[in-house]
Amino acid sequence: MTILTRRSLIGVGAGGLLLSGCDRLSGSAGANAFVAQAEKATYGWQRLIGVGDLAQEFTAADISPVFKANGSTDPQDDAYRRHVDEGFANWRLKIDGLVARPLSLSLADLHRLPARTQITRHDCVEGWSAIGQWSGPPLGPLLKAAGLRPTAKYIVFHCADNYGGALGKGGTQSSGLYYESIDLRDAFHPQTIVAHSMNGAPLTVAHGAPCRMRIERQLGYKHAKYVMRIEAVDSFARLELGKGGYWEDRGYEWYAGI
Ligand SMILES: Nc1nc2c(c(=O)[nH]1)N[C@H]1C(S)=C(S)[C@@H](COP(=O)(O)O)O[C@H]1N2
Ligand SMILES: [Mo]
Repeated sequence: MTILTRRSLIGVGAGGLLLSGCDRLSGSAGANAFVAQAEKATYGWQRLIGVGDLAQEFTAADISPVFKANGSTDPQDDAYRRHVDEGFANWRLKIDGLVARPLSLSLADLHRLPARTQITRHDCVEGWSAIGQWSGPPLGPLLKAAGLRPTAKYIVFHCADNYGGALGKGGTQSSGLYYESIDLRDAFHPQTIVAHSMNGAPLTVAHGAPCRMRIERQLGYKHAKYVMRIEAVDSFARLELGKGGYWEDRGYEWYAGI
């Protein structure tokens, strides 16, 4: 396990393709330098790192006075309750699977990392929307620091909450554990962050404490709350019913573009 420091992550950003690739494209050295750099690339996934379309961002004046909490809002699972009682002091976010250097991050580590703050609109498939401000480290540099392997194709988010076969939540066809997955294009999208704060305050339990994903170009159910483990995989066929997420296993689209 590697403990990530702010310094090592900044090092990753400055030395890696994530930042320098974009800088070079806009700089005078232009495309040639970028191509030369791309040719040196070790990993196939680096080809995927394009900024792509950004989801619309709003101003502080647009923040919704009330942001509904939806889905699980107070997980009762024993391990999670213990973390809540301990103020998440012993909680660790694992980043593992198809990576060279698995990471184990405390909540303090997460707060120390360079963060992105964005004000975006959350659209739930149930027909409501709300605008909120989210802060946390972008996922891409974390995956890079963990040494994502070239065989990785998807990133899976394992959550703490379990619907336990509740009929109103789709029934018992799989374990009931909430999980989600995205492709590498979304994983390295600059607005894809591991959010530890909402509207300037640490995440509440209702909104996914201690951390939840923001996947801004997709619908609400992709934004996994209560994230305990981030796993890089080459396929999600072996997880639960094989469709890539709790709601996907119950018929929702895997790619839930807005
Ligand atoms: N772990 C987990 N993540 C989840 C859910 C859930 O039930 N459990 N619900 C999803 C749905 S459908 C929505 S709309 C958003 C709600 O986020 P909010 O509670 O911050 O509004 O979380 C998503 N992420
Ligand atoms: Mo939702």
